Amino acid sequence: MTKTTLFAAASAAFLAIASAPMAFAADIIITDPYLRVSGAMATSGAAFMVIENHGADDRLIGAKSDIAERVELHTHLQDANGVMKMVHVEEGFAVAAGENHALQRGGEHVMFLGLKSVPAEGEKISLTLTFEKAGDVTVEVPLDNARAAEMGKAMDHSKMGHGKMKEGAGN
Ligand SMILES: [Cu+2]
Repeated sequence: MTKTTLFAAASAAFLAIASAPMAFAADIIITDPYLRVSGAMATSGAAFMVIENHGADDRLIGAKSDIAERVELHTHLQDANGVMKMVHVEEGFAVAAGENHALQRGGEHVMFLGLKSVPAEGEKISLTLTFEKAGDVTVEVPLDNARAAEMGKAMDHSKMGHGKMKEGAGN
């Protein structure tokens, strides 16, 4: 009977929800995301952001986006000759409970490989981040090549950016 089938489906749905792990995407808040590409013919790009973890210890283990064939978690490491190299971090990025984990230029980033199209400045693309416990978190990431240049400059002056960055750290 139709009613029986419906009831069974509803029960199954309820069980699926009830047995889900006790971690929620709402525990993870992504702030200030932006994407950077190197020109209109770019085949790759990198995204930067701050991952706020308001839940338990977690780990960013993967990422995907329709705009690229592959999205990987990368970082920069210095080799024996002092040359910075980009490496794929297979195990992902640990994000401790209560941590504001920054992905930033020269360090950890979300790498887009095989870009299918290059967005316009300010245009937003959709990026889904997969966390071990919190699951999938989808974020809209604007292309912001202009700001990336400013960030590069700011990094040369270590005294910049204090004050504001302490917000929420200890009070
Ligand atoms: Cu990279």
